[in-house]
Amino acid sequence: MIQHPLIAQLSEVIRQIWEGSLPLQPYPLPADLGYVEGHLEGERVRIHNLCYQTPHFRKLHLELAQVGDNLDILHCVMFPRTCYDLPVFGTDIVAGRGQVSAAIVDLSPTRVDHSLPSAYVRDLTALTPDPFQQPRPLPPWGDIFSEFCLFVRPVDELEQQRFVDYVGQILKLHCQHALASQPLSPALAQQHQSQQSYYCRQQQQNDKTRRVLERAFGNTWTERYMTTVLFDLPQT
Ligand code: BLA
Repeated sequence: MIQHPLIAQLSEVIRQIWEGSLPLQPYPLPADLGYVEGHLEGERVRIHNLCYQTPHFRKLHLELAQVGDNLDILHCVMFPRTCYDLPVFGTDIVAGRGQVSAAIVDLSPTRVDHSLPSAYVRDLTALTPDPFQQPRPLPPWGDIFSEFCLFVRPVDELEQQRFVDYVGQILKLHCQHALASQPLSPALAQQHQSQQSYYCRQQQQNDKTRRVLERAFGNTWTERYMTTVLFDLPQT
């Protein structure tokens, strides 16, 4: 199956920005989970993972998944080390039969009061994209996202391009802010750790992701994958 062009394009944008702006080190994924293929009852699922860490990020994760010959998924999360006052960057694109049904991107707060650092608020406000024709409502577990969260079904190539451009811009500004970020006090770091844990636990409740994986890999594998590869909790 050919990768949806929006997914191919965004994965290229993410890799280039990571490579061009961050001091990447390898991240040791569990040995058997870098490339995986499953085909239990439903369709075949293939997953490619790319994973790094840096001084500011405990984990940079880009995952490309293909399900049967009609679902194509890009998943990316940048988990900051909890001793920095940095949000969690996350993006997900789901495309089926040539159509993108979901495109989401956010810089999600890790402060206890759910605010973003003022420099982020300033820059994100300045970058606000032109409106999309089909915004989508967030699910109940989506209380982790910021007021800047963009969740849409892009209706045409123009909107797809607008989405990729926006993700590229906020990813660049995030890398710049991260590189300049200084460590927090242990007490504050503890708060960021518990907020990031909450982010992970909420994401683990995404039944749409879970169902796709369960059909191909079964319940036990999926539980392990969602809690160790996709959304593992930060260590204290
Ligand atoms: C939705 N995620 C979905 C959907 C599928 C997946 C099939 C439904 C598409 C739709 O409603 O149109 C599947 N996503 C996957 C799979 C993986 C994946 C299998 O990442 C990985 C292997 N999800 C994330 C991240 C965010 C995210 C990082 O992984 C956001 C930063 C969001 N995905 C997200 C949201 C929905 C979604 C909000 C819609 C959920 C809903 O409407 O109930």
